[in-house]
Amino acid sequence: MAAKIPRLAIMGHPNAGKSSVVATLTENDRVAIDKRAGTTTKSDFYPVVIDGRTVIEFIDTPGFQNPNAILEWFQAHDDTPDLAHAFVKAHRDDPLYAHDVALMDPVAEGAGIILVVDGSKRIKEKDRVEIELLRLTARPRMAILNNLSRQDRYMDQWRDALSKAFNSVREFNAHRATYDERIKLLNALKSIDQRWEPMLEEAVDAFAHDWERRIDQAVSTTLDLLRQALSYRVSRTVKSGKVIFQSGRDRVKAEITAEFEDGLRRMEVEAQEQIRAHFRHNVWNVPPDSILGQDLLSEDVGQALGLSRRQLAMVGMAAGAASGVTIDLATAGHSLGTGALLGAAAGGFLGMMGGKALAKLDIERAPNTHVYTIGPVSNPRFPFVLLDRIVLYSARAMNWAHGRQAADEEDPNKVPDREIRPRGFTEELSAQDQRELGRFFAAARRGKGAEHEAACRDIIKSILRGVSLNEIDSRIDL
Ligand SMILES: Nc1nc2c(ncn2[C@@H]2O[C@H](COP(=O)(O)OP(=O)(O)O)[C@@H](O)[C@H]2O)c(=O)[nH]1
Ligand SMILES: [Mg+2]
Repeated sequence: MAAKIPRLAIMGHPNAGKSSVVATLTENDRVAIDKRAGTTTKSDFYPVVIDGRTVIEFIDTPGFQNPNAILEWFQAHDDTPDLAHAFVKAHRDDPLYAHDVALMDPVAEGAGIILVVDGSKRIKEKDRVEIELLRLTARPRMAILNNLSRQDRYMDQWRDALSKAFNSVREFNAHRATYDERIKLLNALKSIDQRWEPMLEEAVDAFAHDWERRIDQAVSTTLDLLRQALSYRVSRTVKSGKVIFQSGRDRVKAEITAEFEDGLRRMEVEAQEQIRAHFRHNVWNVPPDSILGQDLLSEDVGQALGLSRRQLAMVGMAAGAASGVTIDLATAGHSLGTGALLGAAAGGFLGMMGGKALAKLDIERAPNTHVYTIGPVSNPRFPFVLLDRIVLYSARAMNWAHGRQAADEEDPNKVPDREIRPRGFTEELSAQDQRELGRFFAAARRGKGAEHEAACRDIIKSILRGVSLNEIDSRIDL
């Protein structure tokens, strides 16, 4: 009775973390996770659909209520070949067993079992009853140690008790699991039932392919953001009469600078929204104390991210050698006309990063009107900071387990966050890669964002790959 696709019933105590495990494995942050125990009485089905095809299905069950009754029946009928099926058949219409029937039904229908236990708690008699009755079903079964509070004193005992009754025992933390750990768990499922091997192989391939595609999408979003932000300009035409006095000129400058800065902030937010969608987050958002919660253009962000002063100087020299800087100035002068130089001298103090103006302000004077233009960004630090921020955002989105959705961050038992290392990703790149990025940024400023794009794409892609395949990088906690 091998099912067409692997189906797995997630079983265990109420509040063991079953729904959280399902949410993380299926990357579905809409799975109902509730602090109140035993609120659900029926099973929920969560098929994983990739490219329109269901590759695996998880069944979130309501959890055991009275496992003794089931175990007693199983023990009294131990010569029956398929106990789960026989039990459901015998009690289908008995209201006294309604809950047990609902619980065992998916197993009776052929599903494999994933038992979720909270490995931070002491093993109780009830746990042993559950373990034994699941063993008696003789179904392919895996046990997951989901440690809810980092208390690992009991983990070895759990491992002992579970390994006697389950084909596979694994640690899997529903709040911390990364892409890599999800794939490892799926791979381990292969060993619990050989018949599933080809289908699970396909499911794992589909997952991996889908993940790769999402990384590509995130890289595209990142490149678009950089191109858009670096070629961005804001212009305003004002009547000459309004800017006769210094106060009038200052007002126009302040307004246009604010508009320019807000434009950059908005682009970042839009890119973040896209990345959030690429990685299927509906609930997760950046905690307010993260560096991502601070203003993009703030001094703190400018200092924490981007390149060091020395690295920046090296990149600047390389970009200059590649004639990026000279062309920048030449085209700016040409397109903005004769007023450009005057304007540059007059403005540029609004909007700073790392002690340097964000962009130049130019004023083109005609007899009746003046055209104020700010942009494109000329600050050499800014593009590296912007890139670091969006990579950081992606890293968090990629590594935020969907089961953590409704986690109460005030929970005293919550998994403690690790120490923050306030450094950027671009700072750790090779000097050659940094120069490559610098060239792309210089081209993007001239509106030629297609130049050097291929190399840049590779660099960003390898950063994101690294972030999702290694241990969670401490920088994602920034
Ligand atoms: N800290 C922490 N809390 C968890 C973890 N898994 C689940 N929880 C919390 O435990 C509670 C019960 O989780 P839930 O998935 O609804 O358990 P279920 O009743 O077995 O489906 C919820 O408040 C979860 O946020 C975990 O890995 N770490
Ligand atoms: Mg639940």
